[in-house]
Amino acid sequence: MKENFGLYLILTDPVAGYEACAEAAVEADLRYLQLRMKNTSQDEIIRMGKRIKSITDGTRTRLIMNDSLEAAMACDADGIHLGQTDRSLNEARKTWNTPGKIFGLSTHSLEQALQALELSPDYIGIGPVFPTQTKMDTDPVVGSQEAGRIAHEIPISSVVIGGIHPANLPKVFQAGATNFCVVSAVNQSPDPRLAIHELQQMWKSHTF
Ligand code: TZP
Ligand code: MG
Repeated sequence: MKENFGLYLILTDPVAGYEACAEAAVEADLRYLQLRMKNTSQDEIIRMGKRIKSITDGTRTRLIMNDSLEAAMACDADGIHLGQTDRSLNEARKTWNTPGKIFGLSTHSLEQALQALELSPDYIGIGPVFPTQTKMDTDPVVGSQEAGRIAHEIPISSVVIGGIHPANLPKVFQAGATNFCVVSAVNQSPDPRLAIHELQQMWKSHTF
């Protein structure tokens, strides 16, 4: 089934702090919250993951850990998001053999998205949609038209990602995508509640 939930929030160095952002995500009833800490020790990632998990526990907000399966398992997160160059999804599923865990995979083209289907991820990421300052080693920009087309064509849930802000979000919706990830649009805001609200209101007015 293809989910339609709007904002999937990724946390990387939020100016308002990780916990404040996680609380704001729960308050906004977001379905996905990803912890993506870079240049941080595994111990610190696990510590923060556990703190955020205690905020999301008992809510509809699911905590996804970026990249590290060990961290995801140690925090008893709800899932893991893997990139094309991380360990294979099949191997991750074998290692983390707990029912109900969510496995997401990044893709950067229609071809990769179609290939990803063979691995049966729970959802795929598609991007970068627009140029982004957040991730330096990105694949070439996919563009909103193509990203929307991929999201529309594939039969599983997806999120488009990369350079998305309130000003260009309508383009993403017009192209056929419904779910989107952001980092800077929320993490760089001193008021994450407001930033989340603005983005999620745009999705709601587009969808309902
Ligand atoms: N993967 C592809 S683009 C990107 C990631 C993690 C960064 C997205 O960040 P922003 O600030 O929303 O452009
Ligand atoms: Mg990764």
